[in-house]
Amino acid sequence: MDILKEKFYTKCQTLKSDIKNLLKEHGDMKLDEVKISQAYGGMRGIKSMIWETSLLDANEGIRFRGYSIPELQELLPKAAGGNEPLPEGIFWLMLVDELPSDSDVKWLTEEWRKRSGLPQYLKQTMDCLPAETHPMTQFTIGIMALQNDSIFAARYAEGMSKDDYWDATYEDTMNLLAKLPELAAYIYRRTFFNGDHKTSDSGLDWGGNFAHLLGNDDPAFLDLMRIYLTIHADHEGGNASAHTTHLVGSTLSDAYLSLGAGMNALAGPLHGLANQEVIKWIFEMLEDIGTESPSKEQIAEYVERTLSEGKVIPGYGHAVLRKPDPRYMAQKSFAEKNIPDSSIVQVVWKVFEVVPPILQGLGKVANPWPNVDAHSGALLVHYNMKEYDFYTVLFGVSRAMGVLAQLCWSRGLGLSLERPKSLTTGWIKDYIARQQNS
Ligand code: CMX
Repeated sequence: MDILKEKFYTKCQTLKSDIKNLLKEHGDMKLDEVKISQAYGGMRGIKSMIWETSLLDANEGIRFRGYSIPELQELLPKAAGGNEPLPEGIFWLMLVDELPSDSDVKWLTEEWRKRSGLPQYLKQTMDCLPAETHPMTQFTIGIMALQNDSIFAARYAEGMSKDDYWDATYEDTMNLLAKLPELAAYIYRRTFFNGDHKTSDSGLDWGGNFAHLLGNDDPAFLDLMRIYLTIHADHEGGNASAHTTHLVGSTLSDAYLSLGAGMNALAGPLHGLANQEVIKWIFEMLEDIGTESPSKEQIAEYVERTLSEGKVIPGYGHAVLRKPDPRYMAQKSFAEKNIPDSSIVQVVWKVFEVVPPILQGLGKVANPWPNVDAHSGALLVHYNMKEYDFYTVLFGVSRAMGVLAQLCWSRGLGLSLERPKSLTTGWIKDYIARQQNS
């Protein structure tokens, strides 16, 4: 058994027995009450699922195993010569609830390198797709095609014991994460560079090699990929991509089927696709105004126009957060350190000054502040990655680490098939009448 797998197994056995005792002693204790408005309102805030890898606070933002993003920027190992955390570190932390050492992440980089390499059938599958197929659609098709190699599916078909589900899921998770940067880069290069593919650099870490495979070896871009992949990795369990992965996984669909489903949720414009929508909206604004450096008044007028057309301002608002997203702030700090004079970054900062008061003025927006997607596009554009249709795939490569680490835990803990109760509006009306008459 490899070192990470062994550590995970030990931790999982301990938590499993803790949960058994906790359920025996406190299983009937109430966690929440559900209001009719929550049933209609996308189940906001209902405490009803278990997600071990991270926890979101409305004001503080995300904590991965208790650590905030600034803390992780200090504590996680970095690449030699790099300034940002290695994404291998956040996966290690989420999976085994321990900060990794330098040698731990080195081991993980090497393990993923050994498991990397795209099978020929996958490349042929991708090459059959029209080049204009949206990169997120290509990404889920690629993940689904790789399902052919699922160890969980093969072992289940042979009659695997329940006690081994976690083991097969761990293997699928490691194989998938090893291959996702190559799959994503394959999509990028075939779609936007006529299939002029790059080969992996075995001397680089997972995130650095991803930047290299995309075709940009600028050390600052390698560092951008590392921080990008670290901060997008997880956002507790209720967000659409995480919850979809969890729901589909709860049927014992393997890691490939579950992640593919989750990525389809990430591809929605109210979720991950917002990262492409933000930069598209900014480009359209700049073209409409006719300048690369619009004034705050010009931006405000364009924001009002977007709202008056019945559209949302992409990159602003959040279902849970009530403060500027620390993932936005981490990207802002990266830009302040590395590219403070970038004109596109300056526009994003001006939008940050203009949008919140306007959204506040609408009186209905729960959170007027920027979310993770408001900044990422400008950083990528600065480093010459302007193909914004691709941006959500980058988000997906990162998000896979969180949702798959949790899938390992779900299998290890034996979490149940999800099956909440749904109601009809007729049932709700009868219920209201019964309550009023009692
Ligand atoms: N621009 C304009 N209106 C907005 C808004 C925004 N950025 N954010 C919220 N609102 C509106 C909602 O559309 C809703 O209007 P109606 O009552 O007319 O339907 C009202 O404000 C209340 O919504 P809310 O409670 O503040 O927000 P929700 O929890 O319903 O939705 C979210 C959250 C993210 C979908 C929403 O803020 C939004 O659409 N933002 C823009 C898209 C975006 O950036 N998504 C990315 C989120 C991060 C991620 O998952 O990647």
